[in-house]
This record gives sequence, structure tokens and C-alpha cells, in this order.
Amino acid sequence: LIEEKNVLRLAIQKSGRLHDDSMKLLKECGIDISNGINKLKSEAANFPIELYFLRDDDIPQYVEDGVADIGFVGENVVFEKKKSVEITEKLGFGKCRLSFAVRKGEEFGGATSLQGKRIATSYPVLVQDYLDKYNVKADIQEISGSVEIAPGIGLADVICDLVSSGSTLFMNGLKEADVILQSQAVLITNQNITPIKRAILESLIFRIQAVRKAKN
Ligand code: PRT
Ligand code: ZN
Repeated sequence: LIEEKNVLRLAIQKSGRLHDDSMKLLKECGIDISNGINKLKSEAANFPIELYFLRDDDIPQYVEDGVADIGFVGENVVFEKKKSVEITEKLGFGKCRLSFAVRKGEEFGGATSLQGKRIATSYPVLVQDYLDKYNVKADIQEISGSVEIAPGIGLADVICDLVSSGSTLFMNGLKEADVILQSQAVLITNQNITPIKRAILESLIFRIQAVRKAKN
């Protein structure tokens, strides 16, 4: 049996919208991660934590499997991946919503109006859940990026995508119709971490809460 190090392994996004805010939060918590971020891993100098830099989509899986103990990731990704992880703490950044959007001149007649429509999205699981809830059958076109161009090129009638300022929808002649999920970055935790790691996590959460309180 390999003895586990008493270091909390934290998975964060390698690059992208959550990376800088994740690093900033750790810094504000007084955690010094000075060695380069171009590697896969990095260790804090003054706190028992080790960082793993990953694609955001992979973080729930790594945390469920215990390859990482905890992760910072968008709630939207946690819910889409349906992994068994604990959502331990909201982090207050990466705020966005998952919304249906239609062409500017069109009206959205609610969930039932989606019957038989083609919906382009990167969130097929969440969209299917929504359709099932209203007993609606539609054709989900899964695309991994640039979802907002789908109506313009005739690939879909409706899209379901993340929105923050709304300018991407606007620039593509679309308008937000219905919000199906509000999201922000959250701290997720493996369900079987050791008591020692749980204690390190408690002290990290204490610091995160102090940082967030100081901002309000
Ligand atoms: O490479 P990797 O797989 O790690 O990154 P990624 O490209 O899959 O994700 P990334 O970096 O784009 O987003 C990471 C997380 O940031 C998401 O999972 C959300 O939790 C959060 N987030 C917050 C957003 C947005 N806001 C957001 N606006 N993610 C994406 N967008 C996109 C949206 O898809 C659309 O294309 O921004 C565009 C809309 O923005 P507005 O401001 O024009 O409305
Ligand atoms: Zn991703």
C-alpha cells in the first residue's frame, strides 16, 4: 500500500475563463504558488496543497476518481457531467447562466414550443433533462464550441448556451429566451477524502470564506 501524502490535491482549469480567478483566489487566501504554471502540477510553498492544471471538462471525473481531492469548476460542468462529487462551497466567480436563445425576430413560446425543433448546445445532458421535465421531444445537436453560429448556418432553430454579458448572442442576431441554470465556479470534493485531508480542506474553506466576506 502506497502511503498517501497529507497534501490536498486541487484541480483547477489550466487555461480559460476560470484560470486567473482560481489563481487569484488562492493568492488572496495567502497561498503562495510561485513555481510556473505551464506544467501539469505545482506545489504551494506555505500550505499543504498541490495544484493540478486540467481541462475544466475533466475536473469532475478526476475528483470523483480521487486523482484530485478537490476541484474548482463551473457548476454547469458539474451538473452536465453528473459525477458523484460533493459541491462544498460556492466561489463567487465565473458567474453565467445556461439559456435558450432564439433569432432576434422570433418569439419563444416556452418549453412546449421546442417540440420537434433542432437545438444546438454543448450541454446535451442538461438540455435533455429540461426537455424530459416538460415531456417535450426535440433533436439535440451537440457541438463543442461556437454554438451561437448554429442558427445562422441552418444547423439549428434554437440554441442553448452559456451567457454572461449577452453580447455574443447580440452579435449573432440572437436573443436570450429562457434561463435553465444559473451557474458559478464551485469547490467540489471527492466523497472519500481522509480525515486529515478534510481538516486541510476546512482550513482552506475558512480562508475562502474570509476572503469573500472581506469583499462584501
Ligand atoms: O479548455 P477548457 O475545456 O478548460 O475550457 P473551455 O473552453 O471549455 O471553457 P471556458 O474557459 O470558456 O469556460 C470555463 C467556465 O467559465 C464555464 O464552464 C463556465 O462555468 C464559466 N463561464 C462564465 C463561461 C462564461 N461565463 C461565458 N460567457 N463560459 C463560457 N462563456 C462563453 C459562452 O459559451 C459564449 O460563447 O462566452 C460566450 C458568451 O459570453 P457573453 O459575455 O457574450 O454573454
Ligand atoms: Zn472545457
